[in-house]
Amino acid sequence: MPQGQPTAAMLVESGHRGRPALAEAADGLRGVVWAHERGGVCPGIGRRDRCISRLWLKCTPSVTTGAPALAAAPRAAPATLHGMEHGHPGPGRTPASGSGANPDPDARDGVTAEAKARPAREGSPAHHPPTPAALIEMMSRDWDTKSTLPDHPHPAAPRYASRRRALSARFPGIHLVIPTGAPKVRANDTEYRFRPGSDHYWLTGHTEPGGVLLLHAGAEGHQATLYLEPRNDRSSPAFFTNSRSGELWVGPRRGVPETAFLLGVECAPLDRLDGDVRELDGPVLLLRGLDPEVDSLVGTSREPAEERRLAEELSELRLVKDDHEIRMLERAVEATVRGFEDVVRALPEAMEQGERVVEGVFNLRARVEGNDVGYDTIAASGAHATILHWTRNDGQVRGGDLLLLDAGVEGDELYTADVTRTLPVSGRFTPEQRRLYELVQRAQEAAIAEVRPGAAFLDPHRAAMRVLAAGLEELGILPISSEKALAEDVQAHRRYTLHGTSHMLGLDVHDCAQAREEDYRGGRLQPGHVLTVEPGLYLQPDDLTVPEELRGIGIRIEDDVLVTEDGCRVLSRGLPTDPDELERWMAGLRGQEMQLRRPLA
Ligand SMILES: [Mn+2]
Repeated sequence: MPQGQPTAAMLVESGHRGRPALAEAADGLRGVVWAHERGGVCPGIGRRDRCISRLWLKCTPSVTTGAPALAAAPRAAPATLHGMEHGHPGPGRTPASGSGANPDPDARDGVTAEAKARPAREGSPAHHPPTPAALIEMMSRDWDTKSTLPDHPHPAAPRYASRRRALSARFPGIHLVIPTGAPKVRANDTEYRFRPGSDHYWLTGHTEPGGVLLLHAGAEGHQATLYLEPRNDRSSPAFFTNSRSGELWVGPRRGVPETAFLLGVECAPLDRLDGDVRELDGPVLLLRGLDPEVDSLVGTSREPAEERRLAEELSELRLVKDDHEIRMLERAVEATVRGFEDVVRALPEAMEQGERVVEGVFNLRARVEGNDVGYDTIAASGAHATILHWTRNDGQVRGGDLLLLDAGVEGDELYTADVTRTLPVSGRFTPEQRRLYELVQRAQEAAIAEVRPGAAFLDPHRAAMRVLAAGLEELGILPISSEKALAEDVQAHRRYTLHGTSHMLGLDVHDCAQAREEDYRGGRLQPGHVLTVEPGLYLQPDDLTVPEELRGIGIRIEDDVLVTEDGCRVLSRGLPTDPDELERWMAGLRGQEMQLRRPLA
């Protein structure tokens, strides 16, 4: 696919319905609208513009007066647009993955930027056939139009508004810009499935890529505007020429009025963001690192510490979950429990085909019941369990081994579970495995017993480490007493325990990560906190300090725990942790068929 050609010709039928400016231009036109690539110069106008949709909206008067008829085009412009054939589209900068789309990297929002100097080619390569103007004209008409407004506002819309008010109160007189992020390239012209930025989502409920929330500081708090890409619906030919956002390619999206109605926030088309940001007077803070285009639009901050405070405050506001968020987390955990059951049912297949089966089966549940997995599934069999972030998941699953499965379903509202169980693949622990397993289980029980309002965030961790260090001493693994090992300046047990015991859980698996030390790791637990409790023991296969028969064993037990008014509630208690119960639970699932149906709520 050619790249960066500057001009395309576009036929617009007279009486075209749709965007008013385009329709107006089309009325006087009956011919060709000149368009240019993103970032190019509009022919005959000389005004630098950023994308073709803006060209349509802003340049149409000039185009209307000076539009060349197709036959009299001053340049050898093709009367075709390339790439509309199925699987070989044109212009999206970044087309939907899996479409086989063939993008023009520069034409973000409109017509394929086929070469101005390039004559229409007869007999183009089969993968890149030209699209006749007649087809464009024919595709642009005779579509039924009906309302696309949602039936009712999102039930959580009032919560989004109150979260924006809470943020607003912490930044009086300061404009705030919170993008959701841009799609990320996986390879060449394919992208990862888009997942909204958590802070942006928490404040808006908005899920589509490229959105930007601007909280405009005024005399009485902030005025919120959510900027988003308008629909590429049948009112413009981009609906089938833009493989990135054209609705023929990616399906209907929510547009500006639809989003405003659904989410209860004022919305504006994304192409107004530049101007509106440039017109801001007074200090502006940006949540940086999510959307490179917004980063460069806002420019370097003169107050990096203040800007860090925006991320910190957002993290801290998200620490205490409301009842709706807790319900979402409970659902994610329940789906995760079913995913673990699926994996146990699939263990015979895993023993033949390896860890890939474990990952695939769990992730299937995550897609059936939720948005996706909340993080890459760790399906670690045998000594892979001693590798903390084993996500390659391409090893074997052997009968006598332990399988460490660390996985979480991310629900439709993006809250994720984070659960780990370490399962004997055969259904029964060996005596060595059981001995270590029981040690980790005792550590986890001791940690969970510390979870209550007012406890230090690190109390569960300290409790778990005391149990593990004592156990390691008893096993003869620790070369010194556990008391000495636990000293702040020694920490010898950590050779085998490796990681912290808890982190907050919510929209992100490692939630609220930007919160200040004193509000999180150095802070105290409060009702509404949801945290993991996940001690582990990892005896590396090549660790000469470990008795040979214990080498290569990795065990972690991880539950998701809600801090309540008077203690805590283990959300993931649907999965047993006691080794006898675990064996019974596995035996009960053996021989069962996988059951994909989601239980009725
Ligand atoms: Mn975790």
